[in-house]
Amino acid sequence: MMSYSIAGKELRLKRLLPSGRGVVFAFDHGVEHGPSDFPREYINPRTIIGKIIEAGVDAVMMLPATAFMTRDLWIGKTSLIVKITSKTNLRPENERLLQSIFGYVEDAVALGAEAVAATVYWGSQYEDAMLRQWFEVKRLAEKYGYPSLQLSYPRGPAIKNMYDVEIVKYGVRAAIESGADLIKTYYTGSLESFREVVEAASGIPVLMSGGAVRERFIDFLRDVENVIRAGGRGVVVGRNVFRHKNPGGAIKAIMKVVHEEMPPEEAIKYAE
Ligand code: FBP
Repeated sequence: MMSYSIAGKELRLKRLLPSGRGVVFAFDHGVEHGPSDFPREYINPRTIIGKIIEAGVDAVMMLPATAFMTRDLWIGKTSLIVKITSKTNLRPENERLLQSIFGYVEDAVALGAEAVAATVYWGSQYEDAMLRQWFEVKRLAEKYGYPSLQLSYPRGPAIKNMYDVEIVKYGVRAAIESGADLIKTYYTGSLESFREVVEAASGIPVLMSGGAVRERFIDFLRDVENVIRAGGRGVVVGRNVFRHKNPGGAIKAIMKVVHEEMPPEEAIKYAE
């Protein structure tokens, strides 16, 4: 029996990163961090999603219900990645290192997504539970022809610095050996160190995880530039965009750096 799903996965990967690079807007913070993460004017998901899509972002990554609630805004305009694990910060602190099931691969299929995403906190005391989830995601994603994006986040009691290049590389190595088709991970702070991260991924596309808000947006654009120069394929960004005074402009500036290799000093003009 032919495995027709190989074609589906290849097709979706191509649609997601047509040029090999991409800018994805991450929007699961209402659960991961709580609504206080958002400026008040963006409390309704539709407001910010509308602005980001209007700016021409390549893809949006959302939880299934948020994707459904904003469907008229993204359908036919941008690609969707459905994230099906999450956790709240309302949990006791020692249980925040566990992501729980927040939807199913079938939800991603039903919503018309290009990929399905799940987080693994490598090094967590709950690593085993997240691996069970990951391989359940993987099994069905493979069956239906969907690429799986792993948010490869090393964090746990034995990890002192989760941005350390050796730690990030370990997470990336574990991501490829667990079958990730796309990897989203932490920026390690320099072009040279991120090059090592990209090498560890051995050809599997690596996207930078946006992270906490940089004081100066130009510094964020410089990080993105380093990621691209190091061979990274782009960025999955949330806070540095939705907390920017001009989120649509911020996305445009990031797109210029990722797709056109425009110097940050020039690209930042789009965000003014
Ligand atoms: P950011 O660009 O805001 O960092 O978004 C990326 C992301 O992975 C989100 O998908 C998620 O909600 C958040 O970061 C998790 O942040 P934390 O590092 O606090 O777990």
